[in-house]
Order: sequence, then C-alpha cells, then structure tokens
Amino acid sequence: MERDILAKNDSYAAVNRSWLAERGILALNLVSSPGSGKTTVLTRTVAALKSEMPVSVMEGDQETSLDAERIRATGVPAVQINTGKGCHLDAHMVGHALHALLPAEASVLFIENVGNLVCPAAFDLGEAAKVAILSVTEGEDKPLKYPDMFHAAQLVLINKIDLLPHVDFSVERCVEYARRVNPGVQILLLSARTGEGMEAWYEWLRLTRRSRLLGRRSAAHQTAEPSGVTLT
Ligand SMILES: Nc1nc2c(ncn2[C@@H]2O[C@H](COP(=O)(O)OP(=O)(O)OP(=O)(O)O)[C@@H](O)[C@H]2O)c(=O)[nH]1
Ligand SMILES: [Mg+2]
Repeated sequence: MERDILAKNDSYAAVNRSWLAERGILALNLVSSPGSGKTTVLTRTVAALKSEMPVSVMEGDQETSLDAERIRATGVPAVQINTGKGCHLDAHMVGHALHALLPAEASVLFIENVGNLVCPAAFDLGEAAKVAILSVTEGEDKPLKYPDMFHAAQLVLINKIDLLPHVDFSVERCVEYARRVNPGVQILLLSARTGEGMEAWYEWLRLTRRSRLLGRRSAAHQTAEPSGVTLT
C-alpha cells in the first residue's frame, strides 16, 4: 500500500517537474524539523532577492496561514497549503497550488514543507532540489539520526549560528555527520536573524537558477524554439 501511495505521488511529481521545467522555474523544497528557521530564512531571502529575480512561495503547515502571511508581508506572492493530519506535502497538493500561485517564468519557487525530518524525505514534489535546514539548537547528531532527509538534500543550511556561543554544538562534527550520509552535499552556515552567511546562500540560488536557465535555453535551442528567457 505504501508503495502504491509513493508510486502515485511520483507520477504527480513528474507532471509538476515538467510543468516547472517548461517555464524555467527553479523549485526548491525546504525541509527541516519544526522551528529551525525555514520561514525566517525565506522572508529574509525573498525580501533580498525580489528586485533581482521573480520569486514566490508555497507554505506547508498542518494548520494556520501564519507563514504565508509572513511571506506576503514582504510583498511576495505566497499560498498556504494546510495538510490537516498530514505530516508532509505531496505532489498532488503542490500541483493544485501551482495552478493557484502561477509562478512567473524563470522564477524561483520556494516550497516550505511541513516541519518534520522524516516523512517529507520520501515524497518527491517535482522540485529541482531539497534544501535541508538544521539549526544549532537541535544538536549536531541530526544527520545521523535522520539520514534519509540529509541523504536526499543537495544543500544543508546550518542556521542560527548567532547562537553558537550559547549552545553545545560542534559545526565540525555536524559537517562530518552530514557528509557521512551524503558525501557530495553542500553545506552553508548562516544566521537568518543577523544576516551572517546569507550572501553565500543567495549566491548558491543565483548560480543554481542560472544553470537551470542555461539548461532550458540549450534544450530550446536543440528544438529550434525561441527561449524568451533573459539571463541576469
Ligand atoms: N537566534 C536565531 N533565531 C532564529 C533564527 N532563525 C529563526 N529564528 C527563530 O526561530 C523561531 C522559529 O523560526 P521559523 O522561521 O518560524 O521556523 P520554521 O522552520 O519556519 O518553523 P515551522 O514552520 O513551524 O516548522 C522563531 O522564533 C525565529 O525568530 C536565527 O538565525 N537565529
Ligand atoms: Mg515556517
């Protein structure tokens, strides 16, 4: 039964992925335990980048639209998906939300998943990459305890580094544990509160978006279609 659910999800995810690819949209699935700072990272990120590139956000929570309201307060479009009893977003929900949000061509779409380090790892949403956030108050052992999530992530953001002087958290050990479950994973340290380290994350976003647009342009070139995409 679990296999059937995942197979069905994968087919919806494939539809989302091609819908996003046709429009040159970079979709990122942000995953973490509750409270590690996903929405705080996102509000700061979209406020910083919205004049440079089109951005929009999907917010996944069991209840409330508090996070979508925090994003909308920055002037960036956001939709809230409430999962009720569900502990993760799935590709069917995201497909519906895509049609409600209608992210712009060549934009970056951030999908904030439900705070949970287990279930979201298994559900492909059609994203280009998963970004896992781990805050220093959670303990450095999380990559070893929740290996599926850290294995699935392309990038790990270690957040709340402003709190490092007050907590017992070894960045070195955390990096070693993350690389043990995912040798190729990229890792950035930041504080969404002070802004330290955020520029490197923005640069990762710029580069990842750029390579997506270049890939789209060369695919369009091969099929002799005009791409219409401006690279910035
Ligand atoms: N000190 C410090 N606090 C932070 C930082 N980032 C977020 N916080 C705080 O951590 C708390 C949770 O942040 P959120 O952004 O709501 O976390 P979240 O991951 O979106 O939470 P859920 O959506 O409930 O899973 C808030 O009180 C934030 O102000 C940071 O870099 N440093
Ligand atoms: Mg949140």
